[in-house]
Amino acid sequence: MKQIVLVTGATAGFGKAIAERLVHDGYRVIATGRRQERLDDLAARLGPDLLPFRLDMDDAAGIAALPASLPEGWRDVDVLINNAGLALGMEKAQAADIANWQTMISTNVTGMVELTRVLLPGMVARDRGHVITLGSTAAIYPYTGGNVYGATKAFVRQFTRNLRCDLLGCNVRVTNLEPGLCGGSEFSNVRLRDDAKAAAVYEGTKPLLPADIAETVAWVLSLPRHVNINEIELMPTCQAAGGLAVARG
Ligand code: NDP
Ligand code: 8X3
Repeated sequence: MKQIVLVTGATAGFGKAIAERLVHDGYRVIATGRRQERLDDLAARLGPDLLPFRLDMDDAAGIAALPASLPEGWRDVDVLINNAGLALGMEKAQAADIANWQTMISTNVTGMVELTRVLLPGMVARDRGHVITLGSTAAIYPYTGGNVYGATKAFVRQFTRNLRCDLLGCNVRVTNLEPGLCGGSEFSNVRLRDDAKAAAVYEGTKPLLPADIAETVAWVLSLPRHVNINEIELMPTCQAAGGLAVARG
């Protein structure tokens, strides 16, 4: 029996690459996101093992209704990939837009925990499952303008660590992936709302690509069930943590 994987944010970037990779690897994938035409395009390209399912991570009622709304034969989700998320803005905290902060918290934190809560009981009852989250190096290494985005990813980090405690004794695995600079997605276009500035983020670099994240997910999933990868921090070779900042004068 093919395992069923639900990927959030499958309309672009990492989520799209993960959905494509996992269908090719023999999983059945529920691809979610808000942009229906992109989900339909994935389904047209990948065939019957890809179920397009519109889901807004800011819609608590839609998330609560998800298990019952899935078609027969797709409800026993084995793997949840909490990938949907975003950063908005690079302003310092004292100048940041509060609406941007609210959106990052509601998508990266609130929607993510609600969906996890909705799908976990089935995994526990079946004594099989895996929750994979997309954290970030921003959870670990602070930077100017990373204020709430980095804090949401620090939440993701500790939430997944705590999940491991709660799930101890049942065969449900939890893994947090923490990538650094990654191009080939819409992350910087969404964050900066300016395509030229977004392109400049990757200028002269060889960043990670969505296929690298999909490869990591495929590897984590492929390991024997008694092996749980807790966390993976990955950066492109051209990136490293910087030094501490000092204000002078
Ligand atoms: P993209 O912007 O390319 O993709 C983000 C995805 O999230 C889209 O499919 C989008 O779908 C979905 N999404 C955003 N808001 C919502 C919402 N309210 N409801 C449902 N879906 C939503 O970004 P990436 O692929 O780069 O990022 C994926 C994840 O990886 C994010 O959590 C990001 O924080 C994290 N990450 C990214 C890094 C990078 O450098 N790119 C590095 C480290 C972590 P739609 O708009 O159709 O709803
Ligand atoms: C995305 C990586 O460095 O832009 O999570 O925060 S970074």
